[in-house]
Amino acid sequence: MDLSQLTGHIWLDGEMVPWQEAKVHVLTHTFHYGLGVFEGVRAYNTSQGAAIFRLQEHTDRLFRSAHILRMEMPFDKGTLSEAQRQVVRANGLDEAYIRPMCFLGSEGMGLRADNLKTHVMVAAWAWPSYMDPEAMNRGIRVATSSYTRHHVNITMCKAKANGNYINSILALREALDAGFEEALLLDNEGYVAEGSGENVFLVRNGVLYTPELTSCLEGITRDSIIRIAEDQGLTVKEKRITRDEVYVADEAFFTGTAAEVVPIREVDNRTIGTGVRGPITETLQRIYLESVRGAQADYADWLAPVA
Ligand code: PPE
Repeated sequence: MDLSQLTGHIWLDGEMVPWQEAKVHVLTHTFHYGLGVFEGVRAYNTSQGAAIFRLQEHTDRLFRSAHILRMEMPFDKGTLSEAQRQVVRANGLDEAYIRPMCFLGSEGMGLRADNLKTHVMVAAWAWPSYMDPEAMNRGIRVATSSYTRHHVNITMCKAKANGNYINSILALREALDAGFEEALLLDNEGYVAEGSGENVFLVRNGVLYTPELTSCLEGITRDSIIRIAEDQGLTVKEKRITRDEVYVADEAFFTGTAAEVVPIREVDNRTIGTGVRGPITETLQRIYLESVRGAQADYADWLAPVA
């Protein structure tokens, strides 16, 4: 699928533009240097029609990312939240992946350019979980990456910045080429950080563990899973995790907007637990997938209807 050939509308700098006309010039600054910020958001079909999952939190993170990179935002949060609703509505989608991005334009070139403007786009299209549907049940095979996750003082990992994804793509391609389904990245001290586009969780003796946020993205799915787990009476500990702690976990899973909740059944050719989706993973995954579609009353405030 060539995304540029789809039809519909994309929100660009405050206007709805026909899909195939939402273009930028080749001298766009972000295209050259990767300094931009984006979000990955999902809308789900609920009994009230399409609703965006944790819209406010995604919009807040986009603004935090821009603040970290000192990108001046030309729109306020309300406008950007509304733009996300609008693209889902305008494209007649009941379920969608929404991609807001802020980029620097072609007003200047070079690292010293000081006259750059922040431009903002929001697109939405149908994008099912990129893990094969079977993987959601049986789990995936993962390899520890030879690429290190960002050092905290290099590219600022609290920002969901375009350029950070070179690291993710290098790691993911290496894992896929070696016949695995996802990469697990370690931080520069050798502790577990995250997947190429997911946070990671372990279960051991009934306790849920996830790395501290030092070198991984402050995931919104991660936050949702922590809340669901605690509401289920589980203890959740954020701590440094070693590679071999993953090998001896009873269960492990990844979380992310695009990936949702994906069980991990093997890491570096070691079986995790019994080698199938574990019972705690199954419960959290089920409650998450019910919440996003409005079937869990306790989490109804996580959904923003687009209508
Ligand atoms: N870590 C990374 C590096 C990451 O990219 C994501 C999301 C997460 C953790 C989980 O964050 P959250 O979605 O808020 O729970 N990755 C986005 C981009 C994926 C892509 O293929 O593009 C996403 O899931 O939308």
